[in-house]
Amino acid sequence: MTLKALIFDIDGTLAETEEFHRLAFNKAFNEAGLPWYWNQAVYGRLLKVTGGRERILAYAEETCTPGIDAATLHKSKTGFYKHAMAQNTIELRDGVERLIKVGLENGLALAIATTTSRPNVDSLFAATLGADVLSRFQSVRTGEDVAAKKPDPEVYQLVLDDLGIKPEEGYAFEDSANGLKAARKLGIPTLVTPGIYTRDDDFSGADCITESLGNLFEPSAELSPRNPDQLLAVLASKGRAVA
Ligand code: XBP
Ligand code: MG
Repeated sequence: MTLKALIFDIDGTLAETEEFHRLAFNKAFNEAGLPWYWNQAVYGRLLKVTGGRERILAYAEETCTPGIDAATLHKSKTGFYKHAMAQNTIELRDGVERLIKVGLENGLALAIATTTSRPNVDSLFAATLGADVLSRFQSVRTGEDVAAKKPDPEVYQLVLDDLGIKPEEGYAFEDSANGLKAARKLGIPTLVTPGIYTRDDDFSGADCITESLGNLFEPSAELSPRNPDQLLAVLASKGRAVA
């Protein structure tokens, strides 16, 4: 099967953004006068719940906190996150920019399949590759587009429909077990680069697991494919194939 598209998750895959999310949540809680504070251990556990609004609701239930307006809190959090993206230097993970460039050079379709909110995608690109690069992604599907978030495959199905490709013609890049499950449920080959909050996740079913996308380019002579099949071959050869 020919590789036709690279489909990227956002948080933890393109960049280690979850710390910025965590701090934005805490600022929103503080602004609302809530006695909530998510440290890294609590947040790492709560990340199993995909979607910030859902995460707030899950924590309200866990702490028996009544009358939480999750939608308003989440909107406030998104505002703090946008500010953080604008105020800080955001580094893309190793190899991300180069893989996007190789995809464009090889005429591959680029897509995003994320649980996060669209404003967060825009603010991450504004802080890194720029809106013009984001405009070259043929499909950008986010938490707002789906009724069910990852590990439900809905967001990936929307991307496949947008691109008009079969699952095996795409390649997904994820950092979490929830994201891997979503892509694999449709049969999309998936490479995992574990993130700071997901390195202990169960990545059974991944086609490749590698520390970072930068590994795809070592030794540097190897990955300058002139056709997508070479890229696919490198993807298949570089990762630790998992039974
Ligand atoms: C990770 C998520 C998101 C973010 C927070 O998304 O689960 O919920 O943690 O963003 P991805 P929101 O699929 O990109 O890894 O508060 O906008 O949900
Ligand atoms: Mg992720």
